[in-house]
Amino acid sequence: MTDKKMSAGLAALKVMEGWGVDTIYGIPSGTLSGLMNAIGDPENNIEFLQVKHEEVGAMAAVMQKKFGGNIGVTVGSGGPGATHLINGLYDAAMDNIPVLAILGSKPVRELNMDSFQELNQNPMYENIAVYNRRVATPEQLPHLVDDAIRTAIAKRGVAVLEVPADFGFAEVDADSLYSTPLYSSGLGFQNYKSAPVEDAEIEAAAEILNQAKRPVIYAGMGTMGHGAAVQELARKVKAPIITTGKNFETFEWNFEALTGSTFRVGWKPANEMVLEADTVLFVGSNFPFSEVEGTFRNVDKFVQIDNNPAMLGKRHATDVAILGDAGEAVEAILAKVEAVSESAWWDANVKNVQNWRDYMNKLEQKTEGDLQAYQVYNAINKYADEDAIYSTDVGNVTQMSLRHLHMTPKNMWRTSPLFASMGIALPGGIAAKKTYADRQVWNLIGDGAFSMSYPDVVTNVRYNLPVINVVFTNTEYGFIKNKYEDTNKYNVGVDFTDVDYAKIAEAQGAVGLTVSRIEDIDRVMKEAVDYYNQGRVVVVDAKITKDRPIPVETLKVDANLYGEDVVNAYKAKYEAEELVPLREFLEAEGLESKYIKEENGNKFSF
Ligand SMILES: Cc1ncc(C[n+]2csc(CCOP(=O)(O)OP(=O)(O)O)c2C)c(N)n1
Ligand SMILES: [Mg+2]
Repeated sequence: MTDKKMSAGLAALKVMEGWGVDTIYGIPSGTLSGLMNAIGDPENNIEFLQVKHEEVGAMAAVMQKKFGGNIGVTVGSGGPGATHLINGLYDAAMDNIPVLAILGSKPVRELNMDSFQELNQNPMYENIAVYNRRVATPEQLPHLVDDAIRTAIAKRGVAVLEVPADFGFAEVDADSLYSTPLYSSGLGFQNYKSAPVEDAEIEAAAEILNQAKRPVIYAGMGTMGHGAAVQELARKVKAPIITTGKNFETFEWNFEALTGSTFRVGWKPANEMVLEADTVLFVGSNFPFSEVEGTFRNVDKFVQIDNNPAMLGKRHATDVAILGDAGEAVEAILAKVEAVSESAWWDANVKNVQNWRDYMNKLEQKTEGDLQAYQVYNAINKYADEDAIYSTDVGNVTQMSLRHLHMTPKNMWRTSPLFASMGIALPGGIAAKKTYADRQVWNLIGDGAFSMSYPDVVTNVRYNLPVINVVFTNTEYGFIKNKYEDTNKYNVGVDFTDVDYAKIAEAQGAVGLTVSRIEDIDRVMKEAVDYYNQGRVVVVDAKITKDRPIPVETLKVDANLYGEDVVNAYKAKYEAEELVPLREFLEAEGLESKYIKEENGNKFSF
């Protein structure tokens, strides 16, 4: 024992440092006084990054981890600041991202008095948190911070600590009951290791794959970092790949048998192929639409690999369930399966992918006219570094990014994929640039989502975190308007007034550029990158048309199913004259299509 004293707030920060915390995102408040005082202490090494809205702070903390940085920490004022954190924390929970949220609260003597701003805060997060406590004494503070972070990382989720305002100031013994001496368990932390895969299961999976006539690999986040092995397995057993929205960067964008993702935020080839397949190897995925949309309704055999026992069988009944690391299991299957040399199934799907790519390319490479989102992506692809980072919002931009960005495993692409909260891209860009000072960061944002987040452009300016914001301005909530087109008689509440986002950028000390013609997009994007390279924060306000990206979830390109008139109208609307249904490619290879016409028409799932 020593008689060394330190403030509980500083002790808590020292514990965080032991876990690699380098940044705390938030807005100060009276209820955070003790903690803020400790952050100002010369002995503290953790930076406080002030945002303009706590939601931005929470999202930045979460996106930092999604982009591969250290665990993020966010703070919110007791009451209104704590409630503002909610979208970021709910996004983290749905995406299994560790994060620590510190909620300020009344000093301990004022608790439970129904006083100003007092709110029973922990229950707000009861639904999602893996750790959710109110600190009871100053001595507990460093110890519970340690506990909270360890639990968040081990359980991959949200840790919430409510801290009475006075605790941070209190002088505690550095050797206390709870920390003898004060310590962070971060240094000795060991994460779960996947169980080694079982040979018998690998053999069973290999046999099913080799017997399959129409196999597909459905590759989720578990395959991230193992793209090359999955591509090799795909080629060996002639099983084209479907990936999930979150997982595009795992594969080379031009891999010949990458059919994209299924459902609305997806590609035509994947949506068609999954209904024609007989066998699915479902790897490291939790694709949430699969049961409700009947994604696997035409499949005979389903093999699943997951390192989490709770996931095996969750989305579809399994014929073989493999518990273990996706990369290890894929390598083991690869070693066991026999190579398939000829496959009409593979050939038909590869041709279908090429047909889709030709269509995408045509849209991207138009040279004149009113600007469409497609040509903006063409310019981004041209000027993006090969290891560019994309922080992407929710809306058409999610769907468009997956179709048009030329991603490889060198890139990173992150969004709010499951909670799907608008407003995530700009905070994500703050965190990405903070984590990777030398990498080029693009924020891809719809105008609706930018309107939720643009006050924080100045945060990038203030902290010298240059990024390129590309705002897709169609003066509407396009993703929702497009949905209502299929489901609603009245399309209300979806349009809005145009705003000069370049001026808003300039007002915050960033560079604002505007473009509305295809002829100008190359020049403007080059200018944007030039400014960015000079260390400036840039906002490109891309005034685009209201064209709806082709709805592949209600695909109408097959005259056998929908009749000539419907197909012609559909193709005309989406400039898609060249699109050919997979059925035709299958038949050209001597295969029969088992595609079943949708009986329930459009879906109403979101
Ligand atoms: C916080 C939040 N509010 C509402 C929604 C519902 N929603 C999903 S996409 C979208 C429209 C996005 O509009 P915008 O950012 O302009 O992009 P666009 O689709 O027009 O390209 C809306 C309102 C949401 N996902 N998140
Ligand atoms: Mg919009």
